[in-house]
Parts: sequence; structure tokens; C-alpha cells
Amino acid sequence: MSGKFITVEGGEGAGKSTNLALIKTLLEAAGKKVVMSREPGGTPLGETIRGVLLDAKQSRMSSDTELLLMFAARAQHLDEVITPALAAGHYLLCDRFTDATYAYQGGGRGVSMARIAELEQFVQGDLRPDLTVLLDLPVAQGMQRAGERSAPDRFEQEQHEFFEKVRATYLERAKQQPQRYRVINAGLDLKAVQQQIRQQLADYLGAVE
Ligand code: Z5A
Repeated sequence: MSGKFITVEGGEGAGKSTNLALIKTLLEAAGKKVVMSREPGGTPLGETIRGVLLDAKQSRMSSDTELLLMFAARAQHLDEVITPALAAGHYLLCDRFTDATYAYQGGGRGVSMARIAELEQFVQGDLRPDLTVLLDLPVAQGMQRAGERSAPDRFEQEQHEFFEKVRATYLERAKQQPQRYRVINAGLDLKAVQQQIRQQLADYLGAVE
């Protein structure tokens, strides 16, 4: 595939939505055709699955059901959006992808990482993101930022400890795969966060061109 696959990850209130628009602008300024999407979701079926996954009323959902729904939405997303965009040579910019499954279902819920890796291989084959921007900040700071919004969804109802495990899993994966991950200190003010993103993206684009 000739396109590039860029994902943005982070915990609660890390600023993904805020910074995705900047990344899109920077890529377009570099002459790239960008397709933006998100997970879970990104297709009509995937968005329906997202509704089920985030629904706070689904309080009895098992960890395995949650895991399989994440990958079901992902399979559809790959088929309908991601694979065609990459085949057409576009930059696919995605708000979360399988790193979130390792962090939330693996780290947070305690699902076996080996099980996640099996599903990853089954659903994605060898496809992995080319670049992952991890917006990292202390859990309490992210929860405070996110808490200023509407009613919490099923994930947002989790306790502090859950999000500490999510954060630790992301950081561990970033340590294991430094060539793919760019870790941003997202606890700083927006100007300083965006300065780091500009630098990292310029560095990445310089390396792939
Ligand atoms: N999930 C999963 O479990 N497994 C998977 O495989 C996948 C997902 C793919 C939905 O994801 C849930 O799905 C997610 C994990 C799970 N649940 N959780 N938690 P989502 O990405 O749609 O939802 P989210 O993580 O809740 O996103 P978010 O809370 O919308 O966060 P955000 O997009 O990173 O933050 P934001 O909206 O850009 O910023 C939050 C606030 O902070 C906002 O008021 C901003 O103006 C403010 N902000 C942002 N940056 C700054 C700075 N630098 N300074 C001060 N204030 C700032």
C-alpha cells in the first residue's frame, strides 16, 4: 500500500480531538491527501457498534464481548475505509486504533495481550500504523479536562486506577516501539503541545520523503 497510516492515541481528555485538526492541517500543507476517521466507528456499522460500546446502560458487557465488538468495528473500518484509502495513496489519520485495545482492554480490563495480538493478526494481517502520536498526561489532569463535559459514557465511568493502567500500557508500548511512537507531553498548555506536534510531524515527514 502506498499511503501512510497515522494514529493518535491517549487517555481521557488528552486532547486527541483538539489536536487531530492540527495534524490534518500540517499534512495537507505538506501536500498530502488526508482521510480522517476514528475508532471505534468510522463506518455506519462501526458507529452503530460504537453506540453499543459507549452506552452506559450496557453495564453487564463482558470484557470478551467488548474486545470482540472493538475488532468487529475495526474489521468493517479496514474493509470500507482504511484499506481503500491507503491503497489510493492517501494519508489515513485515525483517532485511536489497536493500541487503544491493548491499553483499555489489555491494560485496563486485564484481557490477555496474547489474545489481543491473535485478533490483531486475524483482523489486520500485517497492517500496523506507520506513525502513532501518543498524547500523554497525568490521569488526574486528563480526567479534570474531560470532566468538564456532559454525562460520562461507559468508559468514562471507570475509576482512576483503570486509567492509570491504560496510561502505563501506552507508555510501555511506546518504549517497546520507539520507531513508530512519538510521545507528546500533553499536560502542557495547548501552544506548547502543538509545538511538539509540529516538530514531530516535520521530523516524520522529513524521514519518509
Ligand atoms: N476504546 C477502547 O476501549 N478500545 C479501543 O480499541 C478503542 C477505543 C479504539 C471512546 O474513545 C472510548 O473508546 C475511549 C476508549 C475506548 N474511552 N475512554 N476514555 P474516544 O476517543 O472517542 O473518547 P475519549 O478518549 O473519551 O476522547 P475525549 O475524552 O474526547 O478526549 P480527547 O479527544 O483526547 O480530548 P479533547 O476533547 O480534545 O480535550 C478535552 C478537553 O481538554 C477539551 O475541553 C479541550 O479544550 C481541553 N484541552 C485539550 N488540550 C488542552 C491543553 N493542552 N490544555 C488545556 N486544555 C486542553
